[in-house]
Amino acid sequence: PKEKTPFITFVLGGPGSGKGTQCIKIVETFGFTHLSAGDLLRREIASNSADGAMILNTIKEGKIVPSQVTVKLIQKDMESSDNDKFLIDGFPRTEENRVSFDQIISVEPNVVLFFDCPEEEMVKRVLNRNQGRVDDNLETIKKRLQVFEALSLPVINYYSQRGKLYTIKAIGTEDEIFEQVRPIFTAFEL
Ligand code: UP5
Ligand code: MG
Repeated sequence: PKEKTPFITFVLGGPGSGKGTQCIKIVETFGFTHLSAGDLLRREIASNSADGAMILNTIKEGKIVPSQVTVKLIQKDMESSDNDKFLIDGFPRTEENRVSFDQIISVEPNVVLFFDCPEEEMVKRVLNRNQGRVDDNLETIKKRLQVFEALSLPVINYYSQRGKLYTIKAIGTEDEIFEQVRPIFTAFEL
């Protein structure tokens, strides 16, 4: 059981906006533990768990996996970690995700990063990635972009209204983008 309230950062942005890439740099510089919701779900598929087939179909369609499934995976990794600084990458993607995390984990995020990237750049990056992801094809990318706009932007607006949102212009080189991220955590003395 953890005594200290953890420092939580949600990392949001459209498909291919560079969330995972920047999380690696944040981990290196500020010592966070990186929990990518998408990676946790892909790990469930690979492990042939009971929910694996459902998760695979949902990801292929660019839709959102039921909140309870995702939150439990995040919770498990948070509880088994000794760290008290977490980067939660690609979550929450819907208002329902957000409320579910709040109810199950009962901790508010300290920081919400939004990697704001033009659609055509996101499409280009995802199509160039070539890591065999089942959702990295033009048809699924279009669906992911629609879901992002319809369901994830409201979550981003919610945190903006609460004064927790830090918007990063996610174009330029990886290092240029990280130089916008760095001062945010430096200010929190992390
Ligand atoms: N790249 C990165 N930065 C670059 C730069 N500055 N200039 C040029 N290229 C750059 O980057 C994408 C590609 O761009 C890489 O090749 C990178 O080298 C290059 P990456 O850092 O991987 O971007 P990221 O934002 O992480 O893109 P990703 O595709 O992972 O985002 P998604 O949000 O689409 O994917 P995620 O894995 O989070 O989710 C996948 C699916 O899982 C969802 O669509 C959904 O179906 C499901 N899901 C849920 O249901 N619930 C959840 O809570 C989470 C996921
Ligand atoms: Mg990612």
